[in-house]
Amino acid sequence: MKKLIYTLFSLPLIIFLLLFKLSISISATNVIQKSEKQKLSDRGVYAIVDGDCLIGGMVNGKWMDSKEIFPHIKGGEKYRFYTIDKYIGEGIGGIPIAEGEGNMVEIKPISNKRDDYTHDFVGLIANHNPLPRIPRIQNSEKKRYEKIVKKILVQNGMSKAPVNITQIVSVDLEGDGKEEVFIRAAKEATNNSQENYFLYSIIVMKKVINGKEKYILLAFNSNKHMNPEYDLVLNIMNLLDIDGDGVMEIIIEEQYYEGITLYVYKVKNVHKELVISDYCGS
Ligand SMILES: [Ca+2]
Ligand SMILES: [Ca+2]
Repeated sequence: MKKLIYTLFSLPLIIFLLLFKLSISISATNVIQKSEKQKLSDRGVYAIVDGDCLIGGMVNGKWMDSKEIFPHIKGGEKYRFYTIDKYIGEGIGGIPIAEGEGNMVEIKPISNKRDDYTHDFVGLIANHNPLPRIPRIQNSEKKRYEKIVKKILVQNGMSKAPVNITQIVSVDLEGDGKEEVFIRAAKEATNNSQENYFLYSIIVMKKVINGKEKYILLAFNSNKHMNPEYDLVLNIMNLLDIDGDGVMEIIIEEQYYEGITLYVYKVKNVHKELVISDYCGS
């Protein structure tokens, strides 16, 4: 009888100890998973190409431009191709070759999805999913952002320039449940030289921080350094997690008449950080 009472009293204690042990091992697993995820970008080579131009990437936790990443690309790497909102196939790249003012990688497609060359796309060397959340094109929202574009133009001494929003894309960069919005506005060169006085190209980002809408100007080119001969047009190229930390980077392409510059930004709160910027062309 005494033994039975002893067992009945100690049973809850045993269950409690078992549950406690279980919770410790669950949280230990979480810690391991978390640190493994954080460490993913600390090893390996994560490169980005625009067409056949090697732009840069991350090697063992360090962001590098084209020249720096060049010796780390040995040939035989698999590249995955992405347009702004989808994966379009993959290919195997060769050893980079210095050509003109850039470094080129010849990539042989191994799947047929990359047949639509009319769309802009980038290629990535990555072991993770660089498109964890799918960006949405939201061009019907243009009216809503005219005020902010106007404000940027006025602040830059271009109050007479027409507001012309051409591209709106949204995605949740960090996966925190709040979508970021990317707005592109531009006045591009025409044959009418008078109109060309107001050339500009703007990429601005909307982010909700503590319930308030904040606008972060990512890139701005104005008529000061644009002319019809070398129109430095900016585009929201891709939103991709290049380095595998779960946060998507912002990839902006600047078109020049004989080449391109790619800018890769990371944004934390209202702070933008330019992690790669490289030119490729003749
Ligand atoms: Ca977000
Ligand atoms: Ca990332």
